[in-house]
Amino acid sequence: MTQNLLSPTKIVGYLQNKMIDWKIHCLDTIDSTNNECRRRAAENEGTVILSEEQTAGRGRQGRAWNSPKGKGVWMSLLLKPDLPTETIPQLTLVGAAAVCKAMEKEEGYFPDKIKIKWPNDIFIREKKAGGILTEMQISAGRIESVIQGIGLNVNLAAEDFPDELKALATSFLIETGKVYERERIIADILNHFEILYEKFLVGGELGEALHICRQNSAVIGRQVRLMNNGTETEAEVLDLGPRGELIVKLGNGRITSVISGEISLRIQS
Ligand code: BT5
Repeated sequence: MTQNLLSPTKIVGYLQNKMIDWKIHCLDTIDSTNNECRRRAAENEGTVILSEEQTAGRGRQGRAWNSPKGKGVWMSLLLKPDLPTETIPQLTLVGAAAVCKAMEKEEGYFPDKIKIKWPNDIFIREKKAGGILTEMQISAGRIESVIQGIGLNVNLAAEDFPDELKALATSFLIETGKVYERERIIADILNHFEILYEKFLVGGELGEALHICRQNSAVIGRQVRLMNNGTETEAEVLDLGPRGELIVKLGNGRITSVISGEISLRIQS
């Protein structure tokens, strides 16, 4: 028996804009919503796959994503942007900005506490409450589709996390004591996403999304450790650049920028 199953009708009822023709599919179980979206990549832009649980949810570089049943938002968006491939990682920031905007107006939430740990983590009070996984399919040098997976620990309780995640992960429920209506969060993310996405498509610039990412940054002004292929470098994060790159000051005083790609980042202090 599953309770409080996601209702596509409710989600549609909360949608506000008509910029993207969102087609909402709510599944009970699936390996990964990103995989399912990929299997449906021939469909039009706007297919949204949600699942109550994922049996093989994925993070970046093959890492596992814990996706217990009925409590989270495990969602993937099918996009068909007419953009150069090298700009696609910036869509992760568009998604992260949409999540922050969506949560701003949630009652009982602390809008000043939801942070983006560059490039793809949603953080609350130094713990991970969500993550974004943007993947693309290319054919003959052109983008066929982009799939953006968004995972949010909405109503998970402490016991829903495996032991190895307990110290690192959190949920909206744990942080606020409030149970959230997942349908409203999902619709609000889509409402904000399409506005920020359309602006990015038209102007080719992150614009408003970048502003939101800066405002909600968990890393600007902080000492971090950058990890790339086994090498570690300490740096101070100064800002985000116009393409969402991280602008850092290295120990020797040199200022440089870092694009997401293979880099992992750990906050030091
Ligand atoms: C991410 O990867 O943060 C991207 C997560 C994307 C998940 C969504 S859910 C819908 C869609 N379908 C999918 O299959 N995936 C997407 P990364 O930065 O690589 O972080 C992965 C790491 O986060 C893992 O190695 C764990 O340490 C940690 N982790 C796993 N599950 C977690 C959870 N539920 N909450 C917080 N941390 C978690």
